[in-house]
Amino acid sequence: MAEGNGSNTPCAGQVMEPHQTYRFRVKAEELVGDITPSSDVFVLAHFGLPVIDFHAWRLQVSGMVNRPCVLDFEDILKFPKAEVLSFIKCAGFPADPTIATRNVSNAVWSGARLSDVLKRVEIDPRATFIWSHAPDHGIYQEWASDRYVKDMPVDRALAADVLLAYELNGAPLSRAHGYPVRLFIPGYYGTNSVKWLNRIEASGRRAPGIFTNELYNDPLPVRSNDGAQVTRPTWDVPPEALVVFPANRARVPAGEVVIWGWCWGAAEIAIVEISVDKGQTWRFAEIEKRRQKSWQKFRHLWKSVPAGEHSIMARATDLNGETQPQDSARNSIHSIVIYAQ
Ligand SMILES: Nc1nc2c(c(=O)[nH]1)N[C@H]1C(S)=C(S)[C@@H](COP(=O)(O)O)O[C@H]1N2
Ligand SMILES: [Mo]
Repeated sequence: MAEGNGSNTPCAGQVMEPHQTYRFRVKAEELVGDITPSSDVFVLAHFGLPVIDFHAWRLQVSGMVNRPCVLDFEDILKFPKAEVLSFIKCAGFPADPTIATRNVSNAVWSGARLSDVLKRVEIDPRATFIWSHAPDHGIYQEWASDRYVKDMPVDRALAADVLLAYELNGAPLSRAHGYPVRLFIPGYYGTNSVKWLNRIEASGRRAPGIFTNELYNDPLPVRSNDGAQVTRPTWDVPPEALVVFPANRARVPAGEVVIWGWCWGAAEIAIVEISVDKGQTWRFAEIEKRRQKSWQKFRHLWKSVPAGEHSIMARATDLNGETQPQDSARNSIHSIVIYAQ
């Protein structure tokens, strides 16, 4: 471990391959296993995939800390290894909170605890946010940036489940998932879990940049005293349920059908309800208890399915009583159609 303040080198020299927005997904409705195989875990990279030189890789830890340092991969391995089973959910469109994209996976992430690293550098008690930087750069839609930067409140960063992850499902991260080291914040939208992490910074304010200011801030239905729009960063994932079976547009035999799917959220899901009459009446599904930050399985036996076309809706409510909006939200209610014959 070396000492010293992190320098503020621009990342424009970082090789990107490809150097354009990179997406991969298996539709969540097709993820029938409790743990998503690494090859099926979705990928989102705004600017494309940086090519990181493993031997040159360093993590700078700087800002409002008493003992700034620079860590290499060996240093990261020396911290106790922690593991978390967790869902990861993409927020969807950075500037449009009215569309539900339902891009989600569930996997085991392991690595060093961010809190162990932050204890080592001794954060100034006046620091309120932890910033995370990565060297990927370029153009995403109409936005350009010379790096990828996100932030989170210090309290969240100090929780024991936030990882500097170097493994996914027990194997080294692939390049697409952030090799060699990424941040992983269970329960936060994926956008916050910075891949190809190269710098951690403690600060007394939110991080500047498009990914913390212009994008990923959702308007709330209130205005401040001076009339300005109040926004909330896309941090905690709100509750959501997704019907996996039957598949959308499936033909099923009339009579009995078992409906099942996944539900998730920053807080554990307490209730899932199913409606087969377009939301007029709801019945409770059975739901499994949460392990760590895993998604949870729900199940409901619909005993008397008449022949014909039916819609099926699933609605999750978490332990805090927060539930899903009918429409126009990142987590609006999922609805499918089936044909019984
Ligand atoms: N450095 C960097 N980290 C990033 C991104 C990015 O573009 N650059 N995309 C974020 C977004 S929007 C999501 S949803 C998650 C996706 O993680 P995954 O590709 O491993 O599933 O990575 C996040 N971390
Ligand atoms: Mo995302």
